Amino acid sequence: MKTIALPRFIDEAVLISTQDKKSVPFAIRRVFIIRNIKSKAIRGKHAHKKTKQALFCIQGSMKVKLSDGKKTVVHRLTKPNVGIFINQMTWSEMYDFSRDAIVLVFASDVYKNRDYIRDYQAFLRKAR
Ligand code: T46
Repeated sequence: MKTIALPRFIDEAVLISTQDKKSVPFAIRRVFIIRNIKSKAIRGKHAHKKTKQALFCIQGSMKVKLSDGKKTVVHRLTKPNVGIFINQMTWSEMYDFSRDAIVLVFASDVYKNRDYIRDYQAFLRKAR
């Protein structure tokens, strides 16, 4: 599983930037933000058939558990410029959010409900 470090430009502020395919390894077609997250919330619990994503916790902290069906890894995201690449066919769960957590996600495709696999056993069957 790959982390992504976006460049930071620091003067009297911190500016974090990405463009084209320089840091995020796909063309970005959609961006979404998740905020006001209940600390006990578990988000995700699905895989995408085709969509790739890059997930950043731009404020606060959170954990993300990723599995390709064989190997499971857990990352704790604490830095606004260091995120995680979530490839297609990766089961993901987001949890342990700090009260102030804000999640920013770049996605390789527009929102399509049919791209989601929400049943873990179905994911395992397809992943093998
Ligand atoms: C993911 C994690 C990190 C839309 O209408 N458009 C969108 O682009 C998205 C992402 C969601 N929605 C609607 C669909 C649902 O009615 O927003 C509602 C909540 O979506 P969902 O339950 O999928 O939210 P999460 O936080 O479990 O998952 C989302 C993404 O869907 C998913 O791709 O990896 O954030």
